[in-house]
Amino acid sequence: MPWFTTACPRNCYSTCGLRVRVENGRLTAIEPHPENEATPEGPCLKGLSYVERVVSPDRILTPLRRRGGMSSRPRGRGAVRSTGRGAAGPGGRDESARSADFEPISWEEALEEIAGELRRIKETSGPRSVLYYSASGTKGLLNGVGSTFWRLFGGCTTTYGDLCWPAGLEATRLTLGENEHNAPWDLAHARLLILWGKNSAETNIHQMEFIDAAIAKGARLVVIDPRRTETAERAELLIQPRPGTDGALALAVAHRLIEQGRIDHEFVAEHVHGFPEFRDLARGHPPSWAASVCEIPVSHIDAMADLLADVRPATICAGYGMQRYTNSGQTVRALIALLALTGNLGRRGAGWQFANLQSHVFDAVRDPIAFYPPEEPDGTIRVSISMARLGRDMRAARDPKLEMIWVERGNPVTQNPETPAVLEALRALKFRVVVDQFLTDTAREADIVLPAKSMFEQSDVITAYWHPYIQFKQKVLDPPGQVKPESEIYRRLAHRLGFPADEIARHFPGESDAEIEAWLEARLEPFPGLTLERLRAGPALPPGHREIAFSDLVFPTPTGKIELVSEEAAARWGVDALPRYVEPVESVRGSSPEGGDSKGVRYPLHFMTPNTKNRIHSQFNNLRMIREVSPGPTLSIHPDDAGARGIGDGDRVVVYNDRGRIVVPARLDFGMKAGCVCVTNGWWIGEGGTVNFCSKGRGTDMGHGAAFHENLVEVVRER
Ligand SMILES: Nc1nc2c(c(=O)[nH]1)N[C@H]1C(S)=C(S)[C@@H](COP(=O)(O)OP(=O)(O)OC[C@H]3O[C@@H](n4cnc5c(=O)[nH]c(N)nc54)[C@H](O)[C@@H]3O)O[C@H]1N2
Ligand SMILES: Nc1nc2c(c(=O)[nH]1)N[C@H]1C(S)=C(S)[C@@H](COP(=O)(O)OP(=O)(O)OC[C@H]3O[C@@H](n4cnc5c(=O)[nH]c(N)nc54)[C@H](O)[C@@H]3O)O[C@H]1N2
Ligand SMILES: [Mo]
Repeated sequence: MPWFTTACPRNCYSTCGLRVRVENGRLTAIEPHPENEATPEGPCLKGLSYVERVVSPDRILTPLRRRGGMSSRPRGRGAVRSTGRGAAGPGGRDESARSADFEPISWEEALEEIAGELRRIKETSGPRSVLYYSASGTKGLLNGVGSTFWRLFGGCTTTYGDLCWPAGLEATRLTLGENEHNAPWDLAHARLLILWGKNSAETNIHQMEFIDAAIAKGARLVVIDPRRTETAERAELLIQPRPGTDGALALAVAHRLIEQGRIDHEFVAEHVHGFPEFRDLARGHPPSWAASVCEIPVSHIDAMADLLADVRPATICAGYGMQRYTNSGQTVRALIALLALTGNLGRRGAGWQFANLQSHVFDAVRDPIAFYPPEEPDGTIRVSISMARLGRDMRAARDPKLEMIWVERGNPVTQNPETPAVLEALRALKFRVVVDQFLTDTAREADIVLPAKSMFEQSDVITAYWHPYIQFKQKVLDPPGQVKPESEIYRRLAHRLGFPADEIARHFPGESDAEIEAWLEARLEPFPGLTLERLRAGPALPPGHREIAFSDLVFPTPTGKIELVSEEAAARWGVDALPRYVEPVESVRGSSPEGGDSKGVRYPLHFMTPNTKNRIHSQFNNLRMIREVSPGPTLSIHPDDAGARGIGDGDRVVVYNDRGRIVVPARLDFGMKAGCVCVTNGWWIGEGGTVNFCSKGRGTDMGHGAAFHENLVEVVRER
């Protein structure tokens, strides 16, 4: 039986290299690809569940139209509640929701209706009344045809920023010059490992292999996380700071190292810009101060300083959850400073692991959508809606007002901050198109739903952000039913709208497998050695790959050094040029309406909403295989916080603030830091745990990230 090379295109560190078997048109087995040295132990449960996912009875197989036209849409705020009772959920628990609200239509009807709306909107209000929203549902070069379509349409409006990682990316770029890190397997050489707000045992399970290898050779492991996670089970030191205060912790550790003279003076003199100023900053931030800010023992700060001073090489792996606060760009800069002080960069077993973008070589061959509000080149895409403030920015848009949204690869209803605002904004539009494999909470808001391909149904080339490989995600199955990949949907719409034939031929691949491959080959042309034939054999390293990042100790910053003082940070983002600690805006100690004030704290609990092992955000939990181990949302709460509220294990509780509420069962958990409660993100509205009902749409201090982890709530027993 034939095995095919492919790779998992989900937004996940691991981006596993896979070999899959297909028998009689069915996917029957999934194995690790032996040449992806970062993921040798094979796919996680989600990866294995693809055999169910591709043939799931819940997949959308035809275009769907809302029954009764647009007047039958849900309206107003009344329905904007997540109760966990009665509403439709994933996994076919309420199949009637689909058939009741939507009817199957042909591609001809669907495309005609969409083309009609697009023509009308373009003529009456201009192309920018259309919002193109895309997120991280799948990786791939071919996703770029979306931007090309909208450019040829005459422009449109789209979003800037990102829900995921931009504060840390920008902080890293400002400090080190670019985002790259040592190859994943280099971690086995580290003697000290610090997982800072990173829960590898759930979100990057393949990294645990290398962590285990290092520990087996005597390496020390520190985990810094307000929750005692599965990852923390392996650590000798778990530091549990109050959320959003890691910058304070880092400054205090730096204070100790500098005060005791336990830094790498030579490295600092040669490779660090701004040390004298940083030293003065750290001097003002002693461990006693940080212990109080972070609500941790001073002994933890001392223990960490001792480890950093004595044990080399050291690697810090920083997660993304930790950088979704209003101060997190500055936090990340303070963390990197600890490695700069101790000479832990550019060496084997050492370094800063945030994002390894060495495989991201395709920017020059894809149609760009800018990440920042750009100066507008004429007629192109206006990038004016913040991902962080999606709902409110959509409502506020004037000149022109938004009339239509096109959503693909995203589920903004559950994943963007402030679900109530997102729902209101969607419902205020005249026309909504959603392209997805499943009838998600966002798809349920649509007027037309278009069926999306699965990863096995169209070839593409994908990159990664942890390991360095470029991989071929190969087509091994024909799309089921009437499913068409996005490239084909766009190509057909382009013809219908009368885009110039030569532009269509130049930018959009045809429908056949040969045409898709030719399109991909053309994009690979500038990269010697990178061909589909090569990639069909297995994962390939990108041109110029460096196993040890910054091994030449050249940092592409303005000064060519590691910048602890960054004039660019100050000029671009209006922050202090030094990584000074500022209290998060929404804080039990701050003065925001949500937080503490002279009348006391209204919402005293930090609502943590991290990722979890058996889902990727809102994906996978509709599968039977996954629901076996992940049946529904729960709220983790420390027994002291539960006791004070008369909450027992298993009680249904209301988690709420001024923005919204959810109702879920409580789970008493000594591993939570007191004052913190936790529901993982990605639950569908019908499951009752859609955490973004409570979060606020707010930007991070740099990079236009979403600071939705700054989220205070109260919890009470449901009456
Ligand atoms: N409160 C809170 N919210 C969060 C987070 C958090 O930690 N806390 N995490 C944030 C982070 S890190 C991220 S990255 C975002 C993720 O946000 P999203 O990218 O919106 O999330 P997903 O649920 O992974 O995927 C979106 C949809 O893509 C669809 N999809 C998959 N493949 C395809 C395809 O080939 N074509 C099309 N058209 N659709 C496809 C899936 O079915 C799914 O419905 O969520 C963010 N939201
Ligand atoms: N299984 C699985 N894997 C995934 C994903 C998934 O959804 N499921 N998503 C992928 C994506 S898109 C992303 S962005 C990554 C995210 O990967 P991670 O960064 O590992 O994941 P998160 O769960 O967002 O956050 C990690 C930890 O940060 C902690 N944390 C929150 N706030 C703070 C803080 O203020 N300080 C500190 N020190 N810790 C804090 C949380 O408790 C959590 O345990 O994972 C990727 N991998
Ligand atoms: Mo993410």
